[in-house]
Amino acid sequence: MDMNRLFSEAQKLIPGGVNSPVRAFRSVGGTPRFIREAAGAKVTDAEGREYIDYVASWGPMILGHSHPGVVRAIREAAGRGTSYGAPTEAEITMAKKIVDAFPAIEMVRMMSSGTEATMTAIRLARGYTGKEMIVKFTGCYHGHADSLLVKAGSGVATLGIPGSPGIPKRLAELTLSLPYNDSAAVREAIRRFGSDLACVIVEPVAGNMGVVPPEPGFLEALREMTREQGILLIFDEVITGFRVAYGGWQNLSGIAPDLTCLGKIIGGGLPVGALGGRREIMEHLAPTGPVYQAGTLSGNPLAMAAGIATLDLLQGKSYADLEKKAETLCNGYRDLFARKGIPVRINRVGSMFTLFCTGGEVTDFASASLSDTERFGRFFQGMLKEGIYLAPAQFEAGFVSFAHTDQDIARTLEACGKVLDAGGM
Ligand code: HOZ
Repeated sequence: MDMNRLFSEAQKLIPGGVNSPVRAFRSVGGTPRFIREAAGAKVTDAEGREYIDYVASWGPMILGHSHPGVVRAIREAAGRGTSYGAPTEAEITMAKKIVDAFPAIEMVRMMSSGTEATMTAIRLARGYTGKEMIVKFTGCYHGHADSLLVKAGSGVATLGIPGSPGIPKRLAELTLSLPYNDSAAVREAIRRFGSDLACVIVEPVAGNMGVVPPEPGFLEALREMTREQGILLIFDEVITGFRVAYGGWQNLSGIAPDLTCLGKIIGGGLPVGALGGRREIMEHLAPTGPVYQAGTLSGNPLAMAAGIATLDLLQGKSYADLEKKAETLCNGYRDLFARKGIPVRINRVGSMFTLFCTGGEVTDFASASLSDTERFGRFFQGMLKEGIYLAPAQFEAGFVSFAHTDQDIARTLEACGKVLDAGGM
């Protein structure tokens, strides 16, 4: 099926032709690939062209697409019914897996998206502390709940939208957005607003302004300052959960947040979100407590089956091997660009990476924004022509999966070499 025809049909029926803005290729130009099928590290578009995929559905597909073990689990679950609106044993299994993997999580509530998880985390923090203001970091993206769409990353940054109409100004005023990696700014905000602050929410490794790692001491300082002031610390590990380790960044750093938001990988490619944390806080959620949260498809049996199968499979895998592949890819990119004298900055944490079209260090949204997004667009288009599917926006993470082979990495670097040789950048 012709891609341009699909896109123009889609645009008549769906705003922008897509059901999530960054898919629209707005910042890189051209027509979005409509995907027909996917297996392993490859996606195939509606015209039958195959690509090595580094989007991985924006993170969830850490085992690759259509992993037979995950597909089997979904099929078997579907045969027993697709939704009951009643509790199931699979939800206990999933909760146990999450609690076992995260030392800071004693209880967990399953939901249907990462946005629900972060939105509920904020509501719970407000309900638990009785305070209303929150701190987030500029360029971090925590889904599209009203309180969190202030100076956000991902599509909001890509489209250059400063905030969003529809969010009451008085609500947005309760959100302070501070520079990532700047603990002095947090100290000052706490000094000024400490008694009104319910929580600090952070992506422990930023993934939605492109990948930006936390500087040594930043998260530790957040933990110390929030604990001293009775402010809840929320780690949004929707991307990093089971991506950087079996567990999350908190397992690697040894920092225990009060609440943790999860999604993506724990659903094995099906819609999912989860909020976990200390029992005493979590029990403020209804029905044990007064903070309301609910969902018809929460703990959906298909999502639980896919998630449980994914986590079981991940337990037998080596994250060090996964990281090695990403390291080879990123080192290869660095060499190729250096040989041409084209300035780029490649940030990588485990199997997440971003190639920023800037020569300087990228440590926060201000430095990420120095990227030449037009140059990125040209690189993206060149790679796409060579059969490599990258995230269609500068301010996003790329993901290497267990399904990527050494040949896939080599082919990707070969494609990059061709794009650079062609001189289009
Ligand atoms: N917010 C996601 C990227 N950080 C994009 C989700 C999507 O378009 O699927």
